[in-house]
Amino acid sequence: MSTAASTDPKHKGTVVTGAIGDDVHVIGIRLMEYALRQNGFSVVSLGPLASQKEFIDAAVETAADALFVSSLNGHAEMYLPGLRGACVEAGIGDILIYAGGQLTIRRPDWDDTRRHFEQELGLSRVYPPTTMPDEPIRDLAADIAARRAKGSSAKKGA
Ligand code: B12
Repeated sequence: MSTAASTDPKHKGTVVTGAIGDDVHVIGIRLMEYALRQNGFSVVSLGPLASQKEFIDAAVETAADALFVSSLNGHAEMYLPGLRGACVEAGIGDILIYAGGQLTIRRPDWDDTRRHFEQELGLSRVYPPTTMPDEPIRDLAADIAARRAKGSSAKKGA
C-alpha cells in the first residue's frame, strides 16, 4: 500500500478501491483500478470483502482523495449506511465517495436508487450497472479539481 500523498503535479489523485462487506465480485473494480492507473491516479486496492473501517483506515493512511466502493451482490444497502458518518468521525468527512456495480436487489428504479445513496446516505456519486470506467474517471478528475480549487481559495482567504 502506498503511504503518502504525491506532490507530483501530474499526479491526479489517490483512490481507495474495494468490494464492500460480504461481496466477492472483483472483476469490475479490477477493471476500474486498471483504468484509474492508466489515467494517472494512484490506487490503493483492498480487494474483496472490504469493511468500512478498512476503506477509512486506508484513506487516512494515504491521504486519499476518494473511495471507490464496488457492490455487485446487491448488499450495498446493508454495508453503505454509516460510511459518510464514519468518515466524518475519522476526520475525512469531505472525501469523495463513489459507488458502483449492482447496488440493490429491491429497488428496480435507478432514480430511486441514486436518490437513496446520494441524498439519504451522503455518497458523492453512484453509477448504474454496465457503467464503463471513462465516465466516473472524468467525474473524479473534475470533482478533485473542484475540491482543490476550493481548498486553495479557502487558504488564500485565511
Ligand atoms: C462473475 C459473477 C460472479 C462470480 C464473481 C467472481 C469474482 N471473483 O469477481 C461468482 C461466481 C463468485 C459470483 C458469486 C455470486 N453472485 Co455473482 N455474478 C457474476 C456475474 C455473472 C458477472 C459480474 C462481473 O464480473 N461482471 C463484469 C464486470 C466487468 O462488470 P461489473 O462488475 O458490473 O463492473 C463494471 C461496472 O459495474 C463498474 N463498476 C463496478 N464497481 C464499481 C465501483 C465504482 C465506484 C464505480 C464508479 C464503477 C463500478 O465498472 C465495471 C467496468 O465497467 C453477475 C451477472 C452480471 N451479468 O453482471 C452475477 C451477479 C452480480 N451475481 C449475483 C449473485 C446473486 C451472486 C451470489 C449471491 C450467488 C449465490 N447465490 O451464491 C454470489 C455472491 C457471492 C458474494 N458473497 O458476493 C447477482 C447479483 C444480484 C443483484 N445485485 O441484484 C448477479 C447480478 C447475477 C444475477 N443476475 O442474479 N458471481
